[in-house]
Amino acid sequence: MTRCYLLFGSNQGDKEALLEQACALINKRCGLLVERSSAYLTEPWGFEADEWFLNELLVVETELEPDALMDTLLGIEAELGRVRYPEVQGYTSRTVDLDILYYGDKVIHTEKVIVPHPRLHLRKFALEPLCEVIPDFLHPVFNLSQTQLLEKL
Ligand code: PH2
Ligand code: MG
Ligand code: MG
Repeated sequence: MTRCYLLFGSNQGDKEALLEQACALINKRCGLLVERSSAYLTEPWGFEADEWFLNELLVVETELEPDALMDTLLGIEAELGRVRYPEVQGYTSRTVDLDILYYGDKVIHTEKVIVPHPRLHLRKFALEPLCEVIPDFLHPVFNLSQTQLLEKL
């Protein structure tokens, strides 16, 4: 059983309803949803969009291996109406994005999954909820706590 930290992000559609639907599906298919951060309304980072994001950190106890967890999350995204545009460069607005920030304290590189998430230390919208829930958890690559990562940003 591994404790995973997932980040929900949505800037399209009924974000609050999508968050609740995503939580229900994660709880059913990935494992017990043991904790949630507050919801954060955040400015789009890395691209231009009119709609701000709803971001929330979700803590899940899972038996799924990282690749299976990622496949399950991608399935939930698709089911909740996420459309991907492979021809578009960069980020686009989305109904649901579910990213694996940490998979326990494991460092994993497969074709599907990189954890810790390679950009989490650059993103206030990820570090703020992490600081709320696990301020002292050490990033297994940088060996810095979430609080220290946020201070550095
Ligand atoms: N996700 C992105 C790109 N930009 N900005 C905010 N505020 N929140 C996000 O979740 C987000 C983003 C890529 O997944
Ligand atoms: Mg993302
Ligand atoms: Mg994603």
